[in-house]
Amino acid sequence: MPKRWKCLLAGPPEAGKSTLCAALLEPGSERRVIKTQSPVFHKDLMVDLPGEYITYPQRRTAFLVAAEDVRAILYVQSATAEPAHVPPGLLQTVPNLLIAGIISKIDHPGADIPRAERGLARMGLRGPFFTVSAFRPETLEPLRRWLGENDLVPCAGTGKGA
Ligand SMILES: Nc1nc2c(ncn2[C@@H]2O[C@H](COP(=O)(O)OP(=O)(O)O)[C@@H](O)[C@H]2O)c(=O)[nH]1
Ligand SMILES: [Mg+2]
Repeated sequence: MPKRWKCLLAGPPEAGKSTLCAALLEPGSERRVIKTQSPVFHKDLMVDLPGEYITYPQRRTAFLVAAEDVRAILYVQSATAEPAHVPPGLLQTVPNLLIAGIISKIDHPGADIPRAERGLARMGLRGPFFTVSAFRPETLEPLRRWLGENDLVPCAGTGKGA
């Protein structure tokens, strides 16, 4: 069965998921994102989940249901926040998913990238890891390349049409 969606954006509230999603899918647009109250579906490309699907244990089943129908998870951890406590192995529960760890907000003066890397490692993630700022388009290029190589997001930068 082909999966319906390409990528799931997951991670704690305020990690920068929705801002990253807008930066990837609508480069150059200054659109401000609002709080994600329920899953937001962007064509067949990305599903942007509320952070509570990860941080509230009672809502993790909803995360797993969403993860069944995607090919990849982009797990976003802000470099400015203490990493969320996520059970090791939660993201790996669904078989055959690509999982990338995204460390966001690296432009911020309080960014602590090693702390975010430790948080991702505690969850059992082994990479690839990408360090990004949604406000600095050039930092998104390695992630865009990886998405393109894995046929995950045909959008600006990958040379493929949407
Ligand atoms: N400095 C900085 N702030 C960011 C970045 N990405 C998002 N933010 C801010 O972090 C806050 C939460 O972003 P949002 O995308 O709503 O997070 P979400 O809850 O994970 O969807 C907002 O105030 C954003 O403007 C970034 O790359 N750098
Ligand atoms: Mg959001």
